[in-house]
Amino acid sequence: MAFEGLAERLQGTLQKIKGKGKISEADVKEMMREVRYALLEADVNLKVVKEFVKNVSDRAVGQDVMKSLTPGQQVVKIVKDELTELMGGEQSQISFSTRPPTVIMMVGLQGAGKTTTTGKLANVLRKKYNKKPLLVAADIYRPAAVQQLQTIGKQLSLPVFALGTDISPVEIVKQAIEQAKEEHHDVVIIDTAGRLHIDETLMQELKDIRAIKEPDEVFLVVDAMTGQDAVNVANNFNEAIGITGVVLTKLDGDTRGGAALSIRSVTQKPIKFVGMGEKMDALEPFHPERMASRILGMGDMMSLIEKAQANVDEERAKELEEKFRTQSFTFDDFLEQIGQVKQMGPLDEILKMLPGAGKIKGLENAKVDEKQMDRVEAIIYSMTTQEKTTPEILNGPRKKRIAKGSGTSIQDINRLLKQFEDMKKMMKQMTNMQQKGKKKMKMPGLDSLFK
Ligand SMILES: Nc1nc2c(ncn2[C@@H]2O[C@H](COP(=O)(O)OP(=O)(O)OP(=O)(O)O)[C@@H](O)[C@H]2O)c(=O)[nH]1
Ligand SMILES: [Mg+2]
Repeated sequence: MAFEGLAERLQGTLQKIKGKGKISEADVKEMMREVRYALLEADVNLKVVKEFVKNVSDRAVGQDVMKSLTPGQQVVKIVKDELTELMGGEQSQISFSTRPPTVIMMVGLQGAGKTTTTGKLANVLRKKYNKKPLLVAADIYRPAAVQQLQTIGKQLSLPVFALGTDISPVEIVKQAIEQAKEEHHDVVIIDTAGRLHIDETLMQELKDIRAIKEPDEVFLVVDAMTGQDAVNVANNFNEAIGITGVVLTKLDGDTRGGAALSIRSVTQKPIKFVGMGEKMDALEPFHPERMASRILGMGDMMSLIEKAQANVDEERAKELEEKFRTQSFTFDDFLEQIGQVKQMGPLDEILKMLPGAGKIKGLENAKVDEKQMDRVEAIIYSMTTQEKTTPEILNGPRKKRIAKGSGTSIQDINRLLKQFEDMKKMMKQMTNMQQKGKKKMKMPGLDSLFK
């Protein structure tokens, strides 16, 4: 999981100051020393760290904070605001040309993820922006690079423009743009060649491609795992050819986070997307505020909700909500919910988006027991219709029968029943909360899914 060390350290530091009713300058100083250390450890650029620490300190020792009733919480908020600002503040949009086709150029070092991201981006443009993209294979140097893009195109059922490897990239791009006009493709995404290091020949080639039709976006693709190097690469590319934004790939890996935190403030170019895996749907728009929130353990409810919405039939969701409210939620509905949760992706990733999820026992190591879910499913499948709707009738003999049918034990069944009751209670709380507003939300039963 990315940012693990940083998140842990920052959360630990902020936890100490959060509850304080009174804060002295010395407290802020002490806290900022730890924050500074955490950022450096995460491989954040030194200049960026210094500025961040200064900004937070200046604001934190201000009169209005020190004198407020909840100075600790104010400081936490300042840290979050500054962290958001550091990563670019607002989420940035894609620029589309008013005279199609929009041209997007993908550049970067070898293996950064250009070709993969070309496919992922085309997929996003088609799905979310209703565009009709044309992918262009302009890497004629690496063996099989053209073929790699063609395979991706096939997988996504998107057209790929290729002329083999004997024609120059400049000529390929020229013809591709012509074809896009003829066939009414409104976006052209150019997959260019990578190099091990930034060299003059590569830069010249990229400039020549740039000169054909001024691209609307030049996205630099960088590997988040390379930390400070990613920042240097971004700087160099920006100075040499000018970039409009950054796509930070492999954020699903074990990165310390330095690149995500430094790139914007060093290059003044926004991170537009982040790569979260090898699959074609693993590209997400970059939201600085949500990322800050995630790093500080405040959860990322927005992304969670969006993820859920993408997988849930809205009509059905309304029906379920109604069932929660009227307390007529059955084991069949429960089963359906489990199915939906499974569709959303790896459970541990999802749960990390919940506020405070880091503090649920057993979750720190993200060992979600998906087998336990299978067991739950097996138990429910072994119930009769009547048992599913009125679990109160589950007596000893019935439980024994179900245990046998599902290959589980009576304890497993009791645990599930308790969990089901807890879940109903939680849903009741949540619906009450929606009506009344405040009241703290508790999530009983959630940890029984983990070991
Ligand atoms: N885990 C993970 N892997 C990624 C991500 N993006 C790309 N990859 C993997 O990184 C490797 C290199 O990706 P490519 O898209 O071929 O990289 P490239 O920049 O086109 O490489 P060259 O064409 O050789 O310069 C592949 O194995 C991808 O599957 C990501 O966001 N997460
Ligand atoms: Mg490539």
